[in-house]
Amino acid sequence: MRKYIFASILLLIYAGLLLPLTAAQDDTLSEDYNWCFSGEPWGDGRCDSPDPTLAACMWEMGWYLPRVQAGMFSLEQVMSVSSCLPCINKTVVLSGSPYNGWYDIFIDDDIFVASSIDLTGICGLTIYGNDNPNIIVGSPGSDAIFGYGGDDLIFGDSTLDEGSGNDAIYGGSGDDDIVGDSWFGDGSGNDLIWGEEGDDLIYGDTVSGFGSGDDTIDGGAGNDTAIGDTDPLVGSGADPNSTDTCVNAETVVCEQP
Ligand SMILES: [Ca+2]
Ligand SMILES: [Ca+2]
Ligand SMILES: [Ca+2]
Ligand SMILES: [Ca+2]
Repeated sequence: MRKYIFASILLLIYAGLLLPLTAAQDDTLSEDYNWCFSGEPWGDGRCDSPDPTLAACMWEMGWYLPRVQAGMFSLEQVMSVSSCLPCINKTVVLSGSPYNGWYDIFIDDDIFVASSIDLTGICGLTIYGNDNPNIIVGSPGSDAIFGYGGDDLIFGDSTLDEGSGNDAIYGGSGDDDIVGDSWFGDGSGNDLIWGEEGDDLIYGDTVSGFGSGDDTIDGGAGNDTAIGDTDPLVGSGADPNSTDTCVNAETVVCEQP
C-alpha cells in the first residue's frame, strides 16, 4: 500500500509542477486554499480515496504543493515536516545531452555513477545521457535512464551491490550493454528495458550473481541478446521463480519468450 501512496504523491507533484503558477499570481493561496477543493486538474475528486491514509496525505499535499510552486516552501522543507513525502525524484543530465528540459543536477562528463552524489531523501533519478559512449550507474531506487547514441554501459542500480530498484532503461542507438540491477549480488528489481537501435546485450538482473526480478526486455532493432536473469555461463543460475518477458531479441535466455 505504501508504494501506492508514494506513487500517488509523486504523480501529484509532477502534475502540480507542470501547472502554470497561476495560483501564486492571482492571490488564490489563501490560508485555506487546497487543490483538493479547487478546479485544478487533480482536484476533481481524486483527493478522495477509500484508503484513509492516502486520502489524508493527498489532502495535506493538496495544501503544500501549490505553495511549493509559489516558492513559499521547498520540497525539502515539506519533506522535513510531512511523513507523506518521504523522498523525492531528481533529474540528472549529462553534458551535451539531446535532452534540453528542466533538470536538478548537471554532470560535465560522459560518465555518471549515482553513488557519487548525495542520495539522501531521493526515491529515484531520471538520468539523461548524451550521444557519446556513456557509463551510467543508477541509484538503489527506481530510476529512468536514457543512454541516447553511442555504445553505452548502463546499470540500473549498482555495479557491486545487489540491486532491487524497479528501473526503466532506454539504450538509444548504438550497441549498448544494459544490466537491469547490478553486476554481482541478487538482482531482484522488476525492470523495463528497451535496447532500441543497435546490437544490444541486455541482462534483466545481474551479470554474475543471482537473479530473481521479473523483467521486461525489448531488444528493439538490431541483433540483440536478452538474458532474463543472469548470465548462465558466469552467474549462479536463473531463479525459477522469476518470470521475464523478452521480445525483439535474436538470442534469448528468458523463461517466458
Ligand atoms: Ca550515450
Ligand atoms: Ca535503480
Ligand atoms: Ca537493439
Ligand atoms: Ca531486474
